[in-house]
Amino acid sequence: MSGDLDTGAEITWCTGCGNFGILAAVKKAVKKLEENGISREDIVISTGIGCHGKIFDYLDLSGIYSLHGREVASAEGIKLGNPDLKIIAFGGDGDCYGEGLAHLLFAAKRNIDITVIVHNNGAYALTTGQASPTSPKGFKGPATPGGSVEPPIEPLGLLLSAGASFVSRGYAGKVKHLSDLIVQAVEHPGFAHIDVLQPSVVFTDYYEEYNELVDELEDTRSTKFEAMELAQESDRLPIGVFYREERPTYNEELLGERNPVKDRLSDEKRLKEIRAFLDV
Ligand SMILES: Cc1ncc(C[n+]2csc(CCOP(=O)(O)OP(=O)(O)O)c2C)c(N)n1
Ligand code: SF4
Repeated sequence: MSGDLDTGAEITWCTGCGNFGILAAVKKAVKKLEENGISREDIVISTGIGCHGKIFDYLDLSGIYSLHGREVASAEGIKLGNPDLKIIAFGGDGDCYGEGLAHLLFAAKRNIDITVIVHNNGAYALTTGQASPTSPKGFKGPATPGGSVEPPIEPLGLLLSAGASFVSRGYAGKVKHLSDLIVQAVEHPGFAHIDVLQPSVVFTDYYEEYNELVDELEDTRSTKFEAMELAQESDRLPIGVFYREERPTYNEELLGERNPVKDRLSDEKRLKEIRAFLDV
């Protein structure tokens, strides 16, 4: 693996895309996690399909380039197989809050110990800018030429009510802040969500608006209700950790201390146990 996490692949994101800020923040976070004692070999990524998914090609980390809306399900499978790994799933807003929403909500509900980073650009960007679940009402794209008539969903409130134990928002234009959030999310023992405000310079160039409205939180809210209220604010865009709690993770509840990879029986021993069970 390369020291700087570069793969050498040509980066095909548009110049100025918010995805560059997310890539820089992840690289910084991985270095910090290494300093904190987490080995790079134990960090695994999974991605959906879309502009965001290309991050898979630009990070020299192990992982799976999954299907549209299936990065969370893939991450859950990896974590269940080997609880020692730290999994980061990257999704788009179309991918994670649309196609893959059920996977996301159930992962939050069961508190599986993974980190989900959503590149929220308010559009299905790779497929040329159709309205996505987080597009504002009135959004014009190829599928809604007269303007979308639907209001957007508010993802953080959804995740809080689903049971996410770490809920946060970052901004692709604040790399240091985002990288600190990623470190906290990966180190959080349970389901951690980061919704990242990610301007697409082609379809949703909101940099000016975000630079004006983004406001770094001083404190984490102590109740879910307060965190939900914070997520509804529209006169400013708070970034930081909205809510965090510790409760048993899915692996702990389901498997206790068992690690299916390390504790796997040899083929020979398994056959012996099956024969003994079948009495043959
Ligand atoms: C099951 C499935 N449905 C649709 C597609 C086509 N598709 C590929 S990328 C994409 C849009 C991605 O949008 P988003 O998840 O918001 O990511 P972005 O490109 O904005 O990063 C779609 C609809 C697909 N690959 N698979
Ligand atoms: S289309 Fe938008 S999201 Fe995709 S690379 Fe270009 S600026 Fe980024």
